[in-house]
Amino acid sequence: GKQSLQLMLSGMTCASCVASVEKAIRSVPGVTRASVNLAERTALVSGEAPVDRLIEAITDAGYGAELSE
Ligand code: 9UX
Repeated sequence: GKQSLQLMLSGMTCASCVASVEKAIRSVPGVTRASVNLAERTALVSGEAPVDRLIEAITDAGYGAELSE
């Protein structure tokens, strides 16, 4: 995986969703830092985790995610 990437998120309704998504991202091996921005609907992820594993973890938690260019 890349050192740092941005994901576009969907399905976040309230501020507590942020904590849930960050927890899901941080559960993926290789992630060193995860920061979700509710207003922007983005997640900034640092580390060496594969993108597909990140998206899978977020999807399993009940949200949507795709790689942002
Ligand atoms: Mo708020 Mo988010 O009640 O999954 S935590 S909508």
